[in-house]
This record gives sequence, C-alpha cells and structure tokens, in this order.
Amino acid sequence: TQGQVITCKAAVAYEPNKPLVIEDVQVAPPQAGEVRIKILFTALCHTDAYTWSGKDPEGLFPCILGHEAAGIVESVGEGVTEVQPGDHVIPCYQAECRECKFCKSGKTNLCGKVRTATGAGVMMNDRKSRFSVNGKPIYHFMGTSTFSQYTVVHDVSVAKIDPQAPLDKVCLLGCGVPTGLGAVWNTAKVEPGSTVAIFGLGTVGLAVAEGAKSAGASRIIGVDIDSKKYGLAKNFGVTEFVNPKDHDKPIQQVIVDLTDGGVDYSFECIGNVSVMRAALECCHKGWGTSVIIGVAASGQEISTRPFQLVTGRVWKGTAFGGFKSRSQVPWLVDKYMKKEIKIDEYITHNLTFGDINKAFDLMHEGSCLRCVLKL
Ligand code: NAD
Ligand code: AHE
Ligand code: ZN
Repeated sequence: TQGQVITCKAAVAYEPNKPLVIEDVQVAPPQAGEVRIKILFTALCHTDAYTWSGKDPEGLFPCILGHEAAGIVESVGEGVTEVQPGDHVIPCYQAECRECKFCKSGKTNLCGKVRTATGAGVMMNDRKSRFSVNGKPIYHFMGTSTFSQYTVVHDVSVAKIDPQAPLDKVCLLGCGVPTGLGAVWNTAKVEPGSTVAIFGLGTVGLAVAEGAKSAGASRIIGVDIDSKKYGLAKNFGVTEFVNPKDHDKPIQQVIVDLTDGGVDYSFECIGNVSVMRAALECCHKGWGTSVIIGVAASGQEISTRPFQLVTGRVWKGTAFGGFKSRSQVPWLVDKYMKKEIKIDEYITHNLTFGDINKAFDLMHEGSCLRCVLKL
C-alpha cells in the first residue's frame, strides 16, 4: 500500500451535532515529513464532542474527529527518520519538533512547528488535506483525526512506543490521562501534604486525583454535580466528595469553610467558566494555585475580582498536562507497563467503530469515563 491511496472506513462529521457517518474515505500517501498510521484503537474525549458541537472556533466541517488513539505505522514520507513501517505509535495532537522557539525555550510543552496547519485542518506541506470522499476534501482535526482506519499526521506528532504495550489500553495516553497527571506533576507541581480540590470527575479529573495521590496530597476534594461519580472517584484517590447541588452557599465558600481558608491547589476539569471562577476563589489566600484544564466554548470568558490575584492566588492553564509529547508519551507507556499508573480503570466501555454515535451518547451518561473503539 506504500505510495498508494488507501480506501478505508472513517467517521465523518459533516455538520455540527449531526450523527457521524461511517464512510469510505480515500487517504492519500504521506508526503515529506508525514506518517500514515493504521489506527487500531481510539477513545473519545470530551473535546471531540466540543468541536462536534460547533462551539470550537477552530472547528471545521466536514472533518474527521478523534485524538486519543494508538496504531501502527503503515508508511512514511520522504525525510522521515524517527519512525518506520511497523512501529507502534500514539498520535500526539500537541507536537514536539525540538527545533522551534517553543520547544527550545524549556518553558513549555507547546510546539509551534505545525500548529497553524493543525488548527486549519490541513497538512503543513501544501496546506491541503490527505482525506477525501469522492474527490471532495475532508478536514483533519487536531493534527490527528483518529476516527479513521488510516490517518496521516506530521512526523513531529508521532510518539514511538514499546511494541509490547497493549494498544487497546495505551491509546488513552493520547490525551485524558496524561493531561490530568501532568496538570498535577508539571503545571501545579503539587507537594506532599497539600490540599487539592478537583472540579469535574470525568477521566481528566480522576487522572488529576491519581496524580495528586501519587504526589502525596493530604486531602483530595472531588466536586461534581453527578453524585454517581463519587463511588468511582474514591478508587482514584478522592478523599471527600462535594456536590454543589447539596449546598445553598457558593461552592467556593463551601470549600473555603471545609479547608480553613482554602485549598493549596485546585483544578477545573469541566470547561465551565463560572466553575473556573469558583476554582480560583476556593484557593488559599497568599499561595493557592488554580489550574484550568477544561476547554470553554467560543465567546466564553473568565472573570474574578483582581483582588483575588493581588492577594496571592495564581491562575494557570495547561495543555496536555505540560508533557512533551514525543519524549514523554513513551515514558508514560513504560510507567503503565510497570503498573505505576492506571489506565484500565478509566475504560468503562468498549465498542466497535460502527457504534461510534452510541459511544458519544454514552459520554453524556454518568457511568462512562472512556469508551474505547476497535477500528
Ligand atoms: P467528562 O465529560 O468526562 O467530565 C466532565 C465532568 O464534569 C463530569 O463528571 C460532569 O458530571 C462534571 N460536571 C459538569 N458540569 C459540572 C459543574 N457545573 N460542576 C461540577 N461538575 C460538573 O470530560 P473529560 O473528558 O474528563 O474532559 C474534561 C474537560 O477537559 C473538557 O472540557 C475537555 O475538553 C478538557 N480537556 C482539556 C485538555 C487540555 O489539554 N487542556 C485535555 C483533555 C480534555
Ligand atoms: N480549538 C480549541 C482549542 C481547544 C484546546 O485548548 N485544546 C487543548 C487540548 S484539549 C484535548 O482534549 C490544547 O492542547 N490546547 C493548546 C493548543 O495548541 O490547541 C479552541 O477552543 O479554540
Ligand atoms: Zn482530549
């Protein structure tokens, strides 16, 4: 198949919120600096639903969504040296070129090399898509488009992993689990004994709990409007549960009262701007740090009294938990293989690719964390 167009099944999002359509899609061969991957397993992340909803300012239609996956390299374009056909890989929406201003700064995991193309749904080389249906182009998404049996990505967006690792599990290391762990370890740098509040106990929030537990946090307060999340959350390290619906007081006040003035660290894992405010304001005066992880819709803005920052609270954000993707995803895979981090526990459902619309329905049910699809 090398050098040839591959026809395979992909789930195409033609319009916001309209069911995805499983189509025969043509996938062009990889050009210079590109890699074509056979995707074997993909999970769904809340961000896929966000873009599908039409609220993502970078959302383009028709497109192929999906960014939490694992597969095997099918072929590589000219000049690709770090992976070859047969390598087991995880596509990374946050690239790492190791050459740009961002990569060289040592201050961030963001990479500038292909970001303009991935935000525009095309490949960097010719600013065109490698996907088409009957000659009509279909946009890429986040530089990954894993809801397809074959996808083409930039070489700077591919992490080569241990071939022994089970791809139906480590696909989760493409997004949600590293994001939560890294928010704690890299962005907040939670110290032993710290108090932590987590808003939103989906996969990202539970990975924050897992990270906080491993960092030695003394109290891990989980906040969710769905009380079903508590039973689950205990297994990930959450020590106390607060449901905002059980209180008349603003949730920030509830947490300040519970913690003698506020928590040392808080994390927003929902994408709701009023919760982001509460997460900042439940932090302790003088040092409390709040990390925004959730992605909020186009047009939404955060606000608080500047006094909150004047009096020492710190507001931060994180993308992919601050992890350098190509360098650190293989390390996370190794940690999973050594049983140092969980993955299996986040997978509550397994379905086949044809059931992808059902998988999105499940996402809105409290019992579903991650649903893994076999392609
Ligand atoms: P999810 O839908 O599985 O989890 C969200 C949780 O928030 C659910 O348990 C829900 O009950 C709860 N919730 C909703 N509204 C609430 C409210 N008002 N108060 C308290 N709890 C509430 O989502 P996920 O896949 O875990 O992703 C979480 C967020 O993180 C999303 O916004 C996603 O787009 C974003 N995300 C960001 C990054 C990043 O790199 N920054 C990476 C992955 C995901
Ligand atoms: N296009 C969106 C951006 C959404 C966003 O912030 N994405 C996160 C990853 S979410 C993964 O589930 C991210 O990594 N952002 C940094 C980047 O470079 O995109 C919008 O709202 O505009
Ligand atoms: Zn995601």
